[in-house]
Formats: sequence, structure tokens, C-alpha cells
Amino acid sequence: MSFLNNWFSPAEHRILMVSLDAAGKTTILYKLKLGEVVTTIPTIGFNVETIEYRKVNLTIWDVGGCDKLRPLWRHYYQNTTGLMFVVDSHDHERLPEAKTALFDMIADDELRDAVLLVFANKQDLATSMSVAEISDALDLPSIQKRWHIQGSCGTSGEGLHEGLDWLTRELRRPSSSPSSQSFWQRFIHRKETDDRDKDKDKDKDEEKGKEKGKEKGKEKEKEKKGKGENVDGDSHKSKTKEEKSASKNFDPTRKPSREELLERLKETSDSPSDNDTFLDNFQKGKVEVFDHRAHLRVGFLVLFRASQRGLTHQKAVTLLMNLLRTFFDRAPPQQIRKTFHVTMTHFW
Ligand SMILES: Nc1nc2c(ncn2[C@@H]2O[C@H](COP(=O)(O)OP(=O)(O)OP(=O)(O)O)[C@@H](O)[C@H]2O)c(=O)[nH]1
Ligand SMILES: [Mg+2]
Repeated sequence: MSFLNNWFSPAEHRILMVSLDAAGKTTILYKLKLGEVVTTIPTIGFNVETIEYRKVNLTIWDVGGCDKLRPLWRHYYQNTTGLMFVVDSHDHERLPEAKTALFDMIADDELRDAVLLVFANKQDLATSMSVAEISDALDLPSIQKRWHIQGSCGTSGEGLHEGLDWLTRELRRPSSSPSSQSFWQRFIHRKETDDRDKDKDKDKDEEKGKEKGKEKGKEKEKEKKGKGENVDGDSHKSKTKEEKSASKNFDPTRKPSREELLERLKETSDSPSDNDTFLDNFQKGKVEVFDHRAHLRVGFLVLFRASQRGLTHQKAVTLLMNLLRTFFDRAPPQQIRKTFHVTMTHFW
């Protein structure tokens, strides 16, 4: 019978919740445990509660965060499988201190396999930083472990269950490839940052456009005078050459022969690191040729990695579409066909 009990009893996990003082750990702990907002006082020592969430027993240790207590955190590391790091999104000034505390902690070998959930807490306050800003300031994309950032409000409970959803899902998985993790995290992070910066870029592009217009005018004048030397133009010139040769090599309207296609296939052997580089370059719009093979490759890699991460089908397709759109925004127009088959991509 004991194996049956083991089979049906929830998995046990030890979770360590830390942060600088007053970020909202104790508030979060009791919101999760009791569903209520409790009046807190700064924790001297720790609080510990067990919560059953989606058939996982989480024993959450909430350790006081004031600077005198931080050296004691390490005494709680042993057997910790999950870390919750709470950030007061409203406390702009102490973010560098929070980052140092976080990186000091995760450098410890005892936490090597622990997954990291960051709560960007106090999102209800008007001057709070966004999740993307917190992620930037803490430099989360540089972390080589499984991590996730979730916006939250400890007092209303918003975001807490979403955070635990991720945590319990990750805790159920024995391991995952760090490279694919970092790609996803980087991609999601970049997407948010890109959206934020889009307006700024537009402004810059407009300014550049004006400057280019002026330069072109000057060049034309020079040509007329018969002294065709381009003053700032070495890099500009060679870029134009590259672009020209790329468009020469790849003619989107020409159907490749069977032999050509077989030749292309022979040349390809994709190692996992090639795949990472390919996805990174793809996101930057730097794929040599966007043909059916590249399309299928990106589709396969994104969907495969999404399934590894346990993402829903819908979310995976959205990510793939976003990645394709990012690619089309950035890739030089002469190297790609300006359309891709949305229906076909959805079908995958
Ligand atoms: N507006 C707002 N206030 C919050 C939120 N979460 C917690 N607080 C408040 O922040 C204050 C500090 O919360 P605590 O839960 O005691 O913080 P802590 O991280 O446990 O602090 P230490 O025990 O000192 O390490 C309390 O007044 C909470 O009511 C939130 O999401 N929004
Ligand atoms: Mg506390």
C-alpha cells in the first residue's frame, strides 16, 4: 500500500522566500495560506507555512529581509528546490541592493538546482516599475537557471497564483535545457522591452531619415562636380555591396531546382548550439535566406521548445507569430519574401 500512498500523495518541496525588508513576503505568505491580508510587522527570524497547490506541497520559509538578517539566509538553503524572490517594484532606490542580494544568494552551490520565481510586487502602486523594467534592472536574462518573473500585488493577491502555477510546473519537471530556457526568457524579455522602446526608435528613425536626406543631397552635388568620393562612406559602401550580393544570390521569384535543394540539405547539420544561434539571429532579422526550410526550422524549434516548457498550444503559436513578425520587421527586404503563410504556421 505504501507505494500507492506515495503515488497519490502530493510532492513535497521546500521553498525559500526572501527579499529586502518590507517587499511584502509575509503579506504574500498569508494571502496564499489564509486568503486574507494580515497586518504585518517586520519579521525577525522567519515564518513557515505549508500550502498545497496543484497537488504539490510547498513548505514556504519566509525569512526576514532586513540587512542584519540577510547573512542568515544561507542557513535555509539546504534542500531548497524553489526560490521566491520578492521585489518592491515601488522602491526604485533599493533595486541595486536587491540585485546584489539576489545574485549573492543564487551564487551559492547549494541552490544550484533551485528554480527562481521573482515576484515584482506592489504593482498596484502608481509609481511602481513594470515587470520588464524590474527584469532589466535585476539583469534576470543573465541568470543561468530556470527563472520567471511575475507581477503581483500581495494585498489583493493578483499574480500570486500565476506565479505558483509556473513554480509548481517547473518543480514537477526534473530538468530542462538551460540554453532553451535562456532563449525563451530572453525572447519574452526582449519582446516586452522592444515594445516599450518602439516609440523611441520611431523618433530616432525619423531623425536619421532627415539626416540621410541631407547627405544624399550633398552626394548628388559632389557627383555633379565629378569628385565622387564618399566622405563617411566606407562602411556604408560595403554594406550596400553586401546587400546587393545577397539579393543577387537569392531571387525570391526563382524556383530552385531539385539538385539545388538537395545540395542545400547536404550542407545542413544542425547541432543544438546551431539552433540557438539560428534563433538568436532569426530574432535579429539576420537569417541568410528565409525559405521553406528556415520557416519550418523556426516553427519546429519554437513549438518543440514551447512544449518542453509546458506552454499551451495557443501561447506557443502566439510566440511563433511574434517571432516571425519581429523577423519580418528587421530582416533586409531583399532577402525575404514579404509574406509568410499564417494559416500554414497555425496548422503546425
Ligand atoms: N500597496 C501594497 N502594499 C503591499 C503589498 N504587499 C505588501 N504590502 C505592504 O508592505 C508592507 C510590508 O509588507 P511585509 O509583508 O511585512 O514585508 P516583508 O517582506 O515580510 O518584510 P520583512 O519581514 O521586514 O522582511 C506592509 O505594510 C504591507 O501591507 C502590495 O502588493 N501593495
Ligand atoms: Mg516579513
